[in-house]
Amino acid sequence: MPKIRSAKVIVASPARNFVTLKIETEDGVHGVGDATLNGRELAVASYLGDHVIPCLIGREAHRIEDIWQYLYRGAYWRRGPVTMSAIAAVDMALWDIKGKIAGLPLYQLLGGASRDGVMVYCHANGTTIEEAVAAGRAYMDQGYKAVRLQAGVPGLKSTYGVPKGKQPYEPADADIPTENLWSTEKYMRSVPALFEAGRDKLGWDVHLLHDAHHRLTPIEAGRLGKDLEPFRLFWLEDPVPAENQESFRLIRRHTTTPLAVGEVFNTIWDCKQLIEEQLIDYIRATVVHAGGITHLRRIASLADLYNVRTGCHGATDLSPIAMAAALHFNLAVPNFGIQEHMSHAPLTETVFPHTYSYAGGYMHPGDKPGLGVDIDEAEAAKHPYKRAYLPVNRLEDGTLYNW
Ligand code: GCO
Ligand code: MG
Repeated sequence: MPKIRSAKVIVASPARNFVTLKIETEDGVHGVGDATLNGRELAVASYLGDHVIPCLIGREAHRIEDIWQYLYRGAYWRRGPVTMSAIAAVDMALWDIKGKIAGLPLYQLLGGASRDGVMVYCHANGTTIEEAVAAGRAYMDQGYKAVRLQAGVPGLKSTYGVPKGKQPYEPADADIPTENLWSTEKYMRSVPALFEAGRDKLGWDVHLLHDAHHRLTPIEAGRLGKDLEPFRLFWLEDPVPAENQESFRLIRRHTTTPLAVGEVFNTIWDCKQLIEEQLIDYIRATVVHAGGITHLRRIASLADLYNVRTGCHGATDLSPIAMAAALHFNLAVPNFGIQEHMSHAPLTETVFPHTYSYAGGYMHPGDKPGLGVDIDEAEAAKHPYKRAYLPVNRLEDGTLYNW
């Protein structure tokens, strides 16, 4: 059985910051894992470098479950985004190694393909409704079957999901967090008009999605969901912060708009009540922030019992390694729903060469053994880490609010 010989953390900023773990066995097989936690990158790098790597050396690389339990239970301090992203990176790298040794793409080790391709949704953004809808049309012309619509809110200078200039949307944009202003009243008025125009111009043969980014109260979310019912959304994402899972009961009482939650979740415990009480329709936990393939499979199995489908987070702050891992998982998991897809910058693609591909609304992980993705260390070294924070939000009276 191959033993782990070495492991190292690579922090680099090819277009944005990424944290990568690279594990190598005594036989010289290596695997890679994504450990990026947007705006808190170095905390995970230190967790891995100072506390995890010393415990990995000499362990059998094939014992993925045992190593997962060792890092989760063995640390005494459980859960949390830093811990779970670090465990996830180890888990991804070990699955990558196992696949390479087996000579099989990861999805084959997970039970094989349950579908031909992974349906993805893209981001159509615009400062106005017209711009957002036109962006949606352009994506549909590229074959996308599902489009997330986000538009600027009249009266607010900036809005989640809408780029500031001509550059692609990237929220982690400042050395110290940018401060944005938020008004729920203005936002609530603008969203139904966006989807009315969306259905009018894009038709009914496309799935439309929207992200409220944790900014509503439960009763506001109920009202927005109700207002959007005529436009038959695929999902309304993160209507409220989900620390209080019970609050979704109130939303459910008022609307049949499907709900998607969980991109900030770290473990099965964060989703347990939402899934068991069927308070959501899609679970957005991801391979990088929710403990890797090993733990995400457990979450998906629980969800399957309650007709909840997967809808993994896939913003550009998840590296191509996480994207590759998600695509293998999505191809195999029985209760797959949809996968988020935001194209990475060309520079990111250069540093992380990969076999996954997009065609006609679907993605496929490719058939190279393991994850089918790697890091070009020499290229990565040319782009040093640069501190970057996500913005914070304040209400118009100055009160700090959810971003
Ligand atoms: C999404 C997310 C992202 C997050 C980002 C934070 O649905 O894609 O909400 O846009 O804001 O991943 O790091
Ligand atoms: Mg989101």
